[in-house]
Amino acid sequence: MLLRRGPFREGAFRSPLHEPRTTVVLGRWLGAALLVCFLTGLVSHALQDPPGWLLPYLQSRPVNGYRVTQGLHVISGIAAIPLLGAKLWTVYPRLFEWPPARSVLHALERLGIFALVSAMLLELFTGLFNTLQWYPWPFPFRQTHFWLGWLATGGLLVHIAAKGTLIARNWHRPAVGLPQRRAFLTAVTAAVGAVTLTTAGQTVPFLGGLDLLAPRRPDVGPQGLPVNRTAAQAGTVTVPADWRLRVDGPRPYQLTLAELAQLPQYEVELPISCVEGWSASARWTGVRIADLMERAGAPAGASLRVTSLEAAGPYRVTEMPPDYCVDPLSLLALRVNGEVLAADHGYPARIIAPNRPGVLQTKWVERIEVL
Ligand SMILES: Nc1nc2c(c(=O)[nH]1)N[C@H]1C(S)=C(S)[C@@H](COP(=O)(O)O)O[C@H]1N2
Ligand SMILES: [Mo]
Repeated sequence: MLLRRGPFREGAFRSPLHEPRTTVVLGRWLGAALLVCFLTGLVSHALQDPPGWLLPYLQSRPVNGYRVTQGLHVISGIAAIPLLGAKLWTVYPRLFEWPPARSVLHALERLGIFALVSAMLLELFTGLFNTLQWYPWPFPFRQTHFWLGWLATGGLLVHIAAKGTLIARNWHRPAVGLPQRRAFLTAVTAAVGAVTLTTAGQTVPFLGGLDLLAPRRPDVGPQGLPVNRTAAQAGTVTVPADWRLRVDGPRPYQLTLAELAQLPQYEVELPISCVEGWSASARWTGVRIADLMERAGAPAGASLRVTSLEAAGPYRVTEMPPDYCVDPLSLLALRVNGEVLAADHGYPARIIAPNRPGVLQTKWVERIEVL
């Protein structure tokens, strides 16, 4: 057989670990990580880009809800990478199966696995690159990541169903163990532990000291808080001298910064929870959104549109659903950690509200409209 060379040779792969029990043990952990990742991803998508019908149902509590779900999303996604690598390693000799297809059904099954593996790898790596704010591709990240998530999850369910018997047969520990399997699984556990412990510190406070591989440290930045988009990047370093907050609604009005500072001020402890996986808590001081809306004659159940001074950018305009608008913790903040907002944190005024993705905590606010 001329074609049966290299990896296609009979017995080309000699490790005893290319066997289903090892694959099933890894598959269980990988499945658990992907389930957490998928569900928390849906939460993130719903909060960041809610369809209109969902708006009235979105809740501003628990205060740290988004911090926890998005932290879990990024942690489980990162843990899934070494798990997927190890699991693929256990089965990759199948890639060189001979003959390549035994029947039409077998060929289709192999095509399906190819699609599943591709979708899964793309999904995990676009997510990882997003935590690094690196977008080396021409397609929009968020929509691609969302739809690939559905594709990968659907493909995974079909895969589990197709392999059901094999999985069931290898689910329980066999009577005779395999020493190499133990060592291999210990090594994979160590790898997962290492990537998790050195990145989770970007959102889990007590792991902060181990935060070696994470792209951010939650306490590094002006006023003790990281910055995603700086004032220089947004072109808002110099705020017009005649800056006024414009409030539109049934009774529109405008306020200078001095007038805003004269209104009742409240202090709240709330996190910035970035979709990229870092989060950091801070003490914010400012005016309640509910007070500003009431003064504009907002009817009950109104929501808010917020516009930034920033000339362009995907987060220039954001909306705040009704439940967030009446939450006493939702502020138009003028100060952070006891100081006037730094330009990078949104001077002269920014939005801060509980259970809200960081991308919607609009900086350099210029206008709010009651909807
Ligand atoms: N106008 C405007 N507001 C913005 C952004 C932006 O690009 N433009 N970035 C958002 C993102 S992605 C995050 S995580 C938070 C970060 O706030 P910080 O820089 O004060 O920590 O600001 C949000 N507010
Ligand atoms: Mo963010």
